Amino acid sequence: MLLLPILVSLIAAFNCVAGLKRFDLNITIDEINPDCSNYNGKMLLANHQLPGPTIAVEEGERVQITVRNFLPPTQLSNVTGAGSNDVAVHFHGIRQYGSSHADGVPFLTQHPIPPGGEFTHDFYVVNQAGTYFYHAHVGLSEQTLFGPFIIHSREEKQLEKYPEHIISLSEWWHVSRTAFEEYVLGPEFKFIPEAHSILINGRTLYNTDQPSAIPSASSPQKKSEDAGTDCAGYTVFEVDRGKTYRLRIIGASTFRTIGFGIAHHDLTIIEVDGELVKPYTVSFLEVSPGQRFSVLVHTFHLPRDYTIGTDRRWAEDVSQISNGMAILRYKTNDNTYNTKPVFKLPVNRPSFPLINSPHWIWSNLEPLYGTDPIVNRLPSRTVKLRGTDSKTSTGETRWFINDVAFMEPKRPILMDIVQNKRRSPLSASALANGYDPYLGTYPLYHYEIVDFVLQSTHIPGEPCRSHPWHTHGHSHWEIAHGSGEYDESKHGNIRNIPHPIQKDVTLVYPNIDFQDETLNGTLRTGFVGCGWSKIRILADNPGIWAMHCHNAPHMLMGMMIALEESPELISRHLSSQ
Ligand SMILES: *[C@@H]1O[C@H](CO)[C@@H](O)[C@H](O)[C@H]1NC(C)=O
Ligand SMILES: *[C@@H]1O[C@H](CO)[C@@H](O)[C@H](O)[C@H]1NC(C)=O
Ligand SMILES: *[C@@H]1O[C@H](CO)[C@@H](O)[C@H](O)[C@H]1NC(C)=O
Ligand SMILES: [Cu+2]
Repeated sequence: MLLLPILVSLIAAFNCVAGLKRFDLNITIDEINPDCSNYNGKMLLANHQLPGPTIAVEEGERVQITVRNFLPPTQLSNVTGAGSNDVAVHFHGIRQYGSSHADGVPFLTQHPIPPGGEFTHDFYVVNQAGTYFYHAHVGLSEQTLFGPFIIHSREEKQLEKYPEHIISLSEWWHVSRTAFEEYVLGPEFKFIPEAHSILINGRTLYNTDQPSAIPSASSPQKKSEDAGTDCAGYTVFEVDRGKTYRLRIIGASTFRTIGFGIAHHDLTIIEVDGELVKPYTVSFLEVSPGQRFSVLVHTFHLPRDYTIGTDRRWAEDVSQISNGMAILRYKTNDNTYNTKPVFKLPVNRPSFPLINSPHWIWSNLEPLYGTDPIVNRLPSRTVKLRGTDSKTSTGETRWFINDVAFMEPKRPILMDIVQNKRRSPLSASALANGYDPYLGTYPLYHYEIVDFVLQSTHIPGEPCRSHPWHTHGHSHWEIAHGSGEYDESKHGNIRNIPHPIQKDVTLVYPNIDFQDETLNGTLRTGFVGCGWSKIRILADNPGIWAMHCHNAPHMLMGMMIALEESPELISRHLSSQ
């Protein structure tokens, strides 16, 4: 009797017609306590799950995903932009060739979905495979609204001999989403608070040793580890001894770059952001918000539990220690051992280097099938995007890209293009720093090669922040990086990444050039460059594409631009969406 409704909802959730896969993402606000603390948070979830359900498709398939907003009407916040119950879901790293309308970015590609509304994303998955994810793109709701998106392909078939686990890393604050958004967008903002917990597949145990969240907010008391019967304990990943596993690691954090390691086990990287790379073995991963890795892990040790651990990387003035833990468990024949929730970890922990070193092992990675010759071509243009943070006249902190903090347009840009309500972008030669001030976008012209220099800055004496930049509609090649301030005449020809790989997130590392910091022996007072990366995009995908820092509070504070790519080639025959 009970089976029928379960079957019906399973069929509804994963309805498959030949070559077409359908999925539902029903968005609700649920009360959850993923780290077994005394804090219950009301957060957005997809299909009541944290992480949301895994979407798995074959390369070449058509995908229809219906997102339904079951949230109550928004109660207006006194801080503009905070606390909205609108929903939008973005499919991160999915190129959306010819389907910009399915990209899920409010006011760029669609109206946000209001409470009670729904939107069906309809697109083909072409020319890519590997590990992706989906996440919300409104306010900070992506903290808990995310889930894996896996694309299988013929090219990847050889890897299917490996059994696999999907591991999503995320953060959990003991703070309501609305209060967090108000704090970030309002005049009280000082710095982004540390998460109380780092979660592995939506779970861990809270640890009072963590730094407190929003300054002045009191931290809740730790619950005794085995007190709560509803506490699921640490996530356990079961493996058989003597095999090779593929672990797909998804960086679903919204603030920190997270170190990831497994005690006594090396990780062999084989995929980054959907690109297969030559096997490269590391003892730990640096996973920035939005990044994904596949690693191979060999299970040749003694059969017992091994700690999967995390730490905070590039966290200046903050403890690196993280309570985000899980278990890698070699299976035994003891069933009770295998089913009891786990509250205690093995003594041995993975170790992480205490010193951060910029660019980690990025320059050592190499595409499995050779480097794309495009990385050796001359760019059509180079556009420098310089990020600065300062207070507005009303006291709110905003991030500016070349002096503009991103503001959502009133109507979706794509809709205006399709309805012929928007003028064409200026010609490339008329743009200053690549920007069209009337349209509020960065135009791209069909098939040009554009290099973007992502320039971080700080005020000397203050921290230099890391920024994980993400490109929608495109993967990019990081072709160079450096310290201090990029200067085209001095650094334009630098190519210090031997075999650039295609990825969709590039972390711009804090990389201070100490000679730049002072003038006549005293600290300079204005913004000084503190690290840059140069990424290359081929404009082969007409559409409206967000390009932004994947640190969600930074993005919310304005660290985003919109690429307006070949609008004359965008189909005028899109459905009423
Ligand atoms: C999502 O909601 C719709 C409408 O209520 C329902 O028909 C469908 O079964 C739900 N899907 C899931 C996966 O819960
Ligand atoms: C908004 O309201 C909250 C609670 O009602 C209050 O704590 C906060 O100071 C207010 N913020 C502004 C900018 O008025
Ligand atoms: C720095 O020193 C030089 C030479 O000593 C002087 O000409 C210049 O004005 C000084 N600059 C500042 C900002 O003090
Ligand atoms: Cu940022």
